[in-house]
Amino acid sequence: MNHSRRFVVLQAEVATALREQRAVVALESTIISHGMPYPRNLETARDLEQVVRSAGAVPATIAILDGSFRVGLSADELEQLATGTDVMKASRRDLGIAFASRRPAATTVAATMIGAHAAGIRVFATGGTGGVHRGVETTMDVSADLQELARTPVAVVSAGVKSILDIRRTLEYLETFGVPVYGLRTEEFPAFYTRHSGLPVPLVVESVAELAAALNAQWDAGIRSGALVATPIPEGDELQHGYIEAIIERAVAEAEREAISGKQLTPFLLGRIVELSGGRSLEANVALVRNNARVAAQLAQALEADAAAAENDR
Ligand code: PSU
Ligand code: MN
Repeated sequence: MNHSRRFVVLQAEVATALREQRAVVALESTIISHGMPYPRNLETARDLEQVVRSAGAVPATIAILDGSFRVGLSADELEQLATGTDVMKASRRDLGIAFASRRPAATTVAATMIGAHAAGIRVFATGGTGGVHRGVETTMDVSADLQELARTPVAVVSAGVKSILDIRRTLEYLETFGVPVYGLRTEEFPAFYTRHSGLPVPLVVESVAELAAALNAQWDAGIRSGALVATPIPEGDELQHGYIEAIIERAVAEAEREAISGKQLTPFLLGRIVELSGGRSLEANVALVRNNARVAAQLAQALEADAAAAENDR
């Protein structure tokens, strides 16, 4: 028995799917508790599970409740995370206290990767990961998500990263730490609300099958890092670059003026962007995360198919 088992509780449906080697997609909970306002957060959390199902995989939303990672949540538990005022934001370093205190905690990309890996799930859909913040020269603010991508073998499907971050430096950091960054049918790294960042994607793949073969090869070869998969927001849902950029700049300036730092910074920026855009950013966010959930479900199936084909070749 793996020592982490004590802290991982699988929902029955998820456990069965994993045992039968069916496709499972992990979903995070910080986006629910700290990334979107109520009630859109709850609607989106439910909707994402439905999108994963419709695309042929089993959803496993991950959070920490009663002292363990919960992999797959009930409707009541989702609601608790969406409405609770006392929900911790837990990244890697917060896990010990979250387990021991038995407080409810929403998991960031980093913590969700740890929970997914402990459960045996290899694909995880989110909106955007954390990264290197603008102003890193003075703040040294680099999300723990990036180190997690370097050390935990889970593929994270995203719409790129928001330009609340320094996208160029985020990509440099990922290169330094050996994290593969794949663009699915895109040569340009997407910037969350827009399809364009002006920066090239390091590794371009044309299909989920090609991506699955590369991921399985990486892991079979014993390269135990994760991977960042970037797929752009659908064209019709994209926000205009100049419009959203002005809003982001204003939010970043406000955060600086109010000296907001540490784990509060990302939720503050996300909240201000929703307010300043009159909710338009929220609709774009929902659209892109739905798209990511669908792609992740396809990728999870492709990974199973690729592994089965490799097994047959032996
Ligand atoms: N970026 C988004 N939406 C989010 C987050 C990031 O566009 O909801 C959340 C994710 O859970 C991510 C976390 O893992 O914020 C990163 O926080 P920090 O920058 O404090 O590491
Ligand atoms: Mn940070």
